[in-house]
Amino acid sequence: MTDVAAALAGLDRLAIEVPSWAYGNSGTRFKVFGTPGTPRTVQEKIADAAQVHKLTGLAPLVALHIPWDKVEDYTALKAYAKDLGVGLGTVNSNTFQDDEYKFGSLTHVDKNVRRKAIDHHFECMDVMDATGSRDLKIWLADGTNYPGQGDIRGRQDRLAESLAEIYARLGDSQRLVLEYKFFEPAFYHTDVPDWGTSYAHTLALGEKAKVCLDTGHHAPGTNIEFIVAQLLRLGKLGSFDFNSRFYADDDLIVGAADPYQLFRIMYEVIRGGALDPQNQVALMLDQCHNLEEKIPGQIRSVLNVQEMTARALLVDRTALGEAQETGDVLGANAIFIDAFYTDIRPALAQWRESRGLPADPLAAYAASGYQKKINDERVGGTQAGWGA
Ligand code: PSV
Ligand code: MN
Repeated sequence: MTDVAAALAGLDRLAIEVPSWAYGNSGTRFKVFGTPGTPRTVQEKIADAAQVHKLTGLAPLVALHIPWDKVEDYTALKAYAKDLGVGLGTVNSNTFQDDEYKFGSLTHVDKNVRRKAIDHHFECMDVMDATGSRDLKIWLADGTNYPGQGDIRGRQDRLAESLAEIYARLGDSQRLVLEYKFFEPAFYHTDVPDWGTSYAHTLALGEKAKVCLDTGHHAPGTNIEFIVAQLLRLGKLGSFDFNSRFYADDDLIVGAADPYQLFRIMYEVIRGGALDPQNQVALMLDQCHNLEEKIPGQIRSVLNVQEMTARALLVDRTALGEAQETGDVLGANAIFIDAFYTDIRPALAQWRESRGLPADPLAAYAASGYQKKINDERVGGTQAGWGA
């Protein structure tokens, strides 16, 4: 078994990006429940995100979604975030909420709609220039509901053309990450359904284009850690959208549904060198807190990623390599299982204390009075949600 202290030293490389929208209201198509203290503005979302970083030391960046987080002055927004101890991360585009996009955006048959969608990405790049964000994340709702509805191949050609135009405007230190999803809102086919399609497009675009893997965007039973290993091997994994799912794209707290799967993913992340900063893989959350309190929900999420990373760091890779080479099936599997079942929580509490962080970030949040303060202060206005 790997030495715990040595394994935990690897945790200093862990930095998780939190999504601004996790602090706003969300729900299902049946009901969105509001909660007291929900941010009304992007500044309030960033202030909430800063609490997560302050208490865990794990979440230094906040991802933005445009237009949900639109402001007049992004340089000022960056300075505001910096004052609170966080930075602005990935800029997420949105081509799924305008009427013109009913039949697609970057793939649309009408060149005027494609123009609008491409220009929206240019607008996102202007935001990135001001915020210093590295990544432009593209997820498309494009697809069809019925066989025959669209020319699947023609849509791919238009997608490639539109992406090339967006890619050409990236600055030297900027990247494009293309997220895939096999269904929803389109139900028959989506235009970027899987990692292979995202890989094909990003490969054609060039070095600055990578794949974004959202853990909730696979068919049940998919071996996600295999995809992680393959994309890292190919140098094409740009970012994660972490969350967990029981059924569809549930966007629940990462590690809540299947901690062992998260452990296996983090093992491949470590194995593939993706915790090393030079490999530039963004570990983002993409979650919604429909029922639970949002800030504690985000704290729980980053702690889950940390805990499964710590357990994955415990895997004795030398012993594992020997077992694999000698065909010791159960021995190799036991090495994995031993690491997964190690209760690392007391060691993590110590790790936090040694860095001036609270041993129990959730208890520290409850005791901080922050929730009461925002509940009292944030009265009136419109609570943020997916439309704002
Ligand atoms: C789509 O389901 C998605 O995962 C994309 O990342 C969007 O930008 C995001 O959800 C919105 O939460
Ligand atoms: Mn996502």
